[in-house]
Amino acid sequence: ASRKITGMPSPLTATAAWPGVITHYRDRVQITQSVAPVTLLEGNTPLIPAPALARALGQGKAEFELFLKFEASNPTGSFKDRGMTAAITQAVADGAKAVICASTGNTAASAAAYAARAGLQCVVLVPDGKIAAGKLAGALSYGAQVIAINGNFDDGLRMVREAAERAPIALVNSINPARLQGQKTAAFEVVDALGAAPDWLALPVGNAGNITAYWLGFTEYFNDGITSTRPRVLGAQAAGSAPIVHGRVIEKPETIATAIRIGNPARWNEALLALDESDGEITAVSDAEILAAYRQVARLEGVFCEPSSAAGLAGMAKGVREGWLDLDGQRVVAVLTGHGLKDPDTAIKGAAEPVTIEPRIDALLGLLSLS
Ligand code: AN7
Repeated sequence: ASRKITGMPSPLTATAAWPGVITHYRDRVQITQSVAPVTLLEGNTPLIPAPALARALGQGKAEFELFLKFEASNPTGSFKDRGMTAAITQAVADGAKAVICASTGNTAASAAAYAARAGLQCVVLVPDGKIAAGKLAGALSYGAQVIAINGNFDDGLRMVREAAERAPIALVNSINPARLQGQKTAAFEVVDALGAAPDWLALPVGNAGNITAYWLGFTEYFNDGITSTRPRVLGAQAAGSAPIVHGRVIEKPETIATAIRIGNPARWNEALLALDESDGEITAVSDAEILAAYRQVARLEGVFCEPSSAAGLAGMAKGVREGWLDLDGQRVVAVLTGHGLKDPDTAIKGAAEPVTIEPRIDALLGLLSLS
C-alpha cells in the first residue's frame, strides 16, 4: 500500500528547478534534440565569491573582485559533464550503440557516467599510471571498459580518432562539436549570475576545448546583445605541458597536474582565436606555482579543487607578480574545473601527516594550541 506523504517533493518538482544544461538552454544548445536529453542535471554550478584569495593573489599590487566558478559541483565532479550531456544525447539521437574517448581522467569518468545512463557501451583510453585515483574509480564504477595505454593523452586521442573512423563507435572527445555546445553553457551561467560578463576569465588549458567553449558562449551572448562586453581570457598551461605558450607540440608533456598533461591540443587554433579576439594572455605555470595556488584556495576559501584547476589562479598570481596582468578594479571569474577529491594522492602527499594519539583526553588536550 502506498500513502501520501505531504511536504515531500514529487520527482517532478524536485527536478523542475534545474533541468540540466540542455533543457535550461534549449534554444542555444545546437544538437539534434530529437530524443530526451541524457542528463544528470549538470550545470547551475556555484559562482563563489573569494575575497581572501583575491587579496592574496593581488599581492598588495591590485584590489579586485574574484569569483570561483566551481565546476566540481557537477555530477561527476568536473566541467566535462556539461559537454558530455550534449555529446551522449547526440550519440543517442544518431543511433550510436557505443562511445569512445581518450582522456586524462575527467572526460573518461564523465563519458562513462552519461553512457551508463543512456545504456551505451563506453570505452576509454587513459595514459597508464598518469590518471588520478578518483577519476579511475569513477570510470570503473560507471562500468566503462578502461584501457590503459603505454603512451600519453595525445597518443590516445590519435588512436580513438582512427577507431571512430574504422569502427561503429562515436567519438566523444571535445573535437566532437556537441561537446562545445554543452560546455559553452558555463559562459551563459556566468553572465546570467553576474548580470554582465566579467572583465577577465581565468582557466586552465589542456586540450583547449573549454577555452574554446567559453569563448563561443560569451560571443553568442555578445552577438545577441545579452552582454555588451566579453571578458579578456587568461589561459594557463603547466610549464612542462605548454604547447600553446611555446608555439610547438610538446612530445613528452609532464606535470603533476595530470588533467592538463597534453602536448598537442586538438582545439589549438580555436584557443589562439579566443586569446586574440579577447585581447587575452596565455602563460605557463610551474608545478610548484600550481600546487601553491591549489593549497591557497583551499585554505583561504574552503574550496578544494584538483591541481589542474588551480593553474588559472597560479597564472593570475604570476601575471600580477610579473606586472603584465593589471587586475586592479577588475571583476575576475576563475574556473575551477574539477574537484580536489579526484586526486587524493596529491592532496595527501603535500600535507603534514596526521598525528596519531592514544584515545585519552590528556593526549588530546596536550596537542591543542588554541589562542
Ligand atoms: C580538471 O579529461 O582533457 O583545455 O581528458 O580535467 O578543455 O582540455 C581534461 C582536461 C582542465 C583542461 N581542468 O580542459 C580529459 C581532459 C581539468 C581537466 C582541463 C581538464 P581542456
